[in-house]
Amino acid sequence: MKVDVLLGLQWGDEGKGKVVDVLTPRYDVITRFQGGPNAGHTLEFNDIKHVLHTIPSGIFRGDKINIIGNGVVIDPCIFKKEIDSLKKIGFDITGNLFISKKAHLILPTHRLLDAASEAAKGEGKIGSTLKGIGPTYRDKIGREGLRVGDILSNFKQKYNDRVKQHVDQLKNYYHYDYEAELAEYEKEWFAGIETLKQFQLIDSENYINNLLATGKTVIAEGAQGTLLDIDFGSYPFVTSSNTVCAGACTGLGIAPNRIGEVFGIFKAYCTRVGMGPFPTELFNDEGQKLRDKGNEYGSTTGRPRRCGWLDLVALKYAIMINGVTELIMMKADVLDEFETIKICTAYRIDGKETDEFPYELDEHVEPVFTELPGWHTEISHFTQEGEFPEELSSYISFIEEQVGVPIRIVSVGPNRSATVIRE
Ligand code: 2SA
Ligand code: MG
Repeated sequence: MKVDVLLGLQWGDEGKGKVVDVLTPRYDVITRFQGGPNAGHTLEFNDIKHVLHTIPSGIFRGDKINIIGNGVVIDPCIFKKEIDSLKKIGFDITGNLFISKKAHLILPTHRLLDAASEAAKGEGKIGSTLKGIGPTYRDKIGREGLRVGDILSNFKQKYNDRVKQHVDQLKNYYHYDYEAELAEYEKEWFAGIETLKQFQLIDSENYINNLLATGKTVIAEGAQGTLLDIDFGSYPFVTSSNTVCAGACTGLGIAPNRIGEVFGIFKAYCTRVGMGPFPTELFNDEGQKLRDKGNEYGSTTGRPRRCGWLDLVALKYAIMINGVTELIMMKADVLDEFETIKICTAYRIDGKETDEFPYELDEHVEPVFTELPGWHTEISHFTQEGEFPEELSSYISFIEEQVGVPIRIVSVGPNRSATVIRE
């Protein structure tokens, strides 16, 4: 069997949670392979919205196996909160959640270092989610991280050794007032370590490959988006993991020839949180209209998202890097009331037009737009493609022609049922 991968093709928040929710019934195993609590996947269960940060999205379906892979970074504190809030609504998931012993731990000091480093950058800050993601991956790559497997023996010693150096940086380099915060955070954090110990901590690469060998179907659920990838995103305004398809191989321990379908999710327009370039960003009423209608506020931090038109140069690049086989377009209904809709089909850089994604998306990059008519129709109740207004069908075909990959699913509203599958 192969592993299907589901990825965001923009700057995150494409609506991956809803799609996994729609797709999970087809799979036996749901996995996360990168990122950590900087993700917030919103799922609906019994008409109530739940935001998952670390736990894979298959958790509300009792018969699924959920795996947190080695590429993920885990904050025990946030993990415990997720577990506790699931318990509160009657979900004890101890039996169907498996965690890689090779996943790295976000230490309390990683979170403080994230805050200290952002504060020190001032205007040039990344706008991180302040969850300690960057410092944790830095320790991983620097071969100094602590892994989930470490909690099983002599952990306090390893922890103290590691934290000593972090405290030194906080105190002497950043002059950051850390003591009170650290003491409080550590208490919760060690309680989280105890919660982690109740789960099945495994060599997940062996486990997943065995499941594949026995014919189980597996989906890998990406977090953030391609344009936030550490290698291919708008560096340095990116997250610290490989959000692209290849990340599923390294973050789960599956071979490249094990990758099956690659589902690429994008919104019918674009959003971004945090700092960094965004060529099609709108600063006018249209941008505000997208934000209001699309409820574009971060699920992890509550920050208002920057909004703009769909960018096909960036989308094509994301499709290429990921080897996307099927596209999924989200939030088409947010465009319901627009007179005309713009799509960026090229960039003009120093007077020259190109449809190639450049090394740097700086102020020299000017979007070239094509304008298409809007549909002025409420589409959220449609269940079949045949009901779509002509202008929406044209919008879809225009994108497909430009990028060369079919759009298989169109989401027309926030509810699980507002999902149109195209044949
Ligand atoms: P960090 O905290 O070090 O990863 O921040 C670095 C940059 O990455 C951005 N970032 C995000 N942008 C959008 N969505 C994010 N998470 C989604 C959510 C979930 C998802 O809803 O919260 O799409 O998987 C996310 N995580 C990180 C951040 O704004 C910085 O620009
Ligand atoms: Mg989100």
